[in-house]
Amino acid sequence: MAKNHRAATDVNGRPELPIVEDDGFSAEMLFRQGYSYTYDDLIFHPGFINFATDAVDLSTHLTRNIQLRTPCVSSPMDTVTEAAMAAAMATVGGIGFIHYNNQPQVQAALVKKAKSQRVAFMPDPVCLRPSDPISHIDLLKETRGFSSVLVTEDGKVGSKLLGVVTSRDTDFVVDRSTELCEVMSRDIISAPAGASLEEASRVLIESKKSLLPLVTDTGELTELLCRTDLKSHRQNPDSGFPSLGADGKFLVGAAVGTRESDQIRLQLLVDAGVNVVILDSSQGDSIYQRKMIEYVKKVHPELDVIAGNVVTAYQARNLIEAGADALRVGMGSGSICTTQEVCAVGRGQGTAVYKTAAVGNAMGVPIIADGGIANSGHVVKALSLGASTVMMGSFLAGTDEAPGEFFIQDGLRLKKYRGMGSLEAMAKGSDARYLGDKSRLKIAQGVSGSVAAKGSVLRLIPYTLHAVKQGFQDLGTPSISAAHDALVAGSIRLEVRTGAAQKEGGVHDLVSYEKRRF
Ligand code: CPR
Repeated sequence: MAKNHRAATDVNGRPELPIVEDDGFSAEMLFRQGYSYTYDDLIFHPGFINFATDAVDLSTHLTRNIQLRTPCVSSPMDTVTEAAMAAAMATVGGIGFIHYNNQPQVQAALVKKAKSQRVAFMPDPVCLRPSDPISHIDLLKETRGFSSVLVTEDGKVGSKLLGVVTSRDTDFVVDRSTELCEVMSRDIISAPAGASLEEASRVLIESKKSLLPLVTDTGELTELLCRTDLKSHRQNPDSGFPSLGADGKFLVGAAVGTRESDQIRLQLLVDAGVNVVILDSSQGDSIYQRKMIEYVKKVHPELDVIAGNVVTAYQARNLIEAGADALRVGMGSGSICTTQEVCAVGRGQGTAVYKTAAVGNAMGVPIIADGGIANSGHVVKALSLGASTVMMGSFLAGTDEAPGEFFIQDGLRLKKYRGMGSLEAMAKGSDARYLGDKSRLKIAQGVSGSVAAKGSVLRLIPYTLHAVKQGFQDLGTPSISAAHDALVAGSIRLEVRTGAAQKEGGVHDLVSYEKRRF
């Protein structure tokens, strides 16, 4: 016989609400159990929503003294951050760190270039000399895909602009050894150097040309605005305020090592206007970093120093005590990394972020969660586990702004991405990061590979941030600092996912599907 199910009622005759026992774990409880968890192991419980997605505030601290509107940072890797990436990251409100797998002068020049780069303008368009043959343009078309070039006196930006050559000038010329001065158009429509994007766009659109060179009063080429770049810029979402320094230029960071020679590098970077430096090491809790932090603080007291990488509370405390203004956290979590396999040290990134942030946030030192970010959910997890920003390598490699050319393999458009401890990168000099430059035997702690083309950072980051805001809304935390408070208070609840739960949480049981990010 069916049982008559009658709920207990309150004085008004309404069913009494049952007592809900603690559901899930607080982070404090979860991370005390002896396991090393990474982002995918963890899942957060949804909270109560009483604000709109657009009301979520993702502004944050990069270091003790530098604030950002966007919690995203590009990694100092030679396939991720040079001038174009650093400028794009600053444009979307984050920051990029120029790698140091190069000569100090080259790195300083990249910092300078990034700081003065302008959205949509090309600071270093390919130029040719008037005496160059048309066949040089044929080669450019084959290797770089374009057939319009500017002709300057000495074939470089900064010298007098003499003409413009487009495919219309060369298409039907049979003799490809013909010099450019014979076919170039000398009737050039240009804009004054330093013209704003609005001004330059107006001139370009009215001219109906494909290129608009910007020139000084005396005719020297400074920049180029291309119709295709302007078109794609206009399709990007609004990036909001960029990250600017006190000098009114883009905020740009750079990596340095901890050797004596890095003191010279540091000086060149400071002279170039660098806004913050990061001591680049896979294991940062060392006497070398302590000494370098002391040195930077003594010689450049106004410059913030980020130390790391660390993954434990002890390491974090040591570097904070040494004077670090932020900590870079992660060991073995990078997509190209084999450190845990080769050296047996490291930590699951979720645990590493939580444990170091518990120390850092208590002492006012922000945490940069470095490595292992593959999607917006990972960003939400890193920030809600106590990080103030996320540092990304593979997520940004493969964008238009990452260094290197695209290539086609098996029908896919790809760009190279390699670990800084891969044999290939170390051969170029990055072995200092892995304390290996003095040793005869080089041991790789990473691999070299490729990633799929992802379009522009100016599109990728705004879309990702919107997804992150939706995550924060679902969590019921309207800002990064609110999430940090809720984490400490234990009101953010989370659990570990079983293998089956992880499978269930991804796309499953379909014969085929297409995964488009946005
Ligand atoms: P992903 O964003 O690609 O997962 O990780 C990028 C991070 O990986 C870098 O910011 C850096 O800390 C780390 N990394 C770079 N090269 C590495 C090698 Cl060869 N080994 C270990 N970690 C590496």
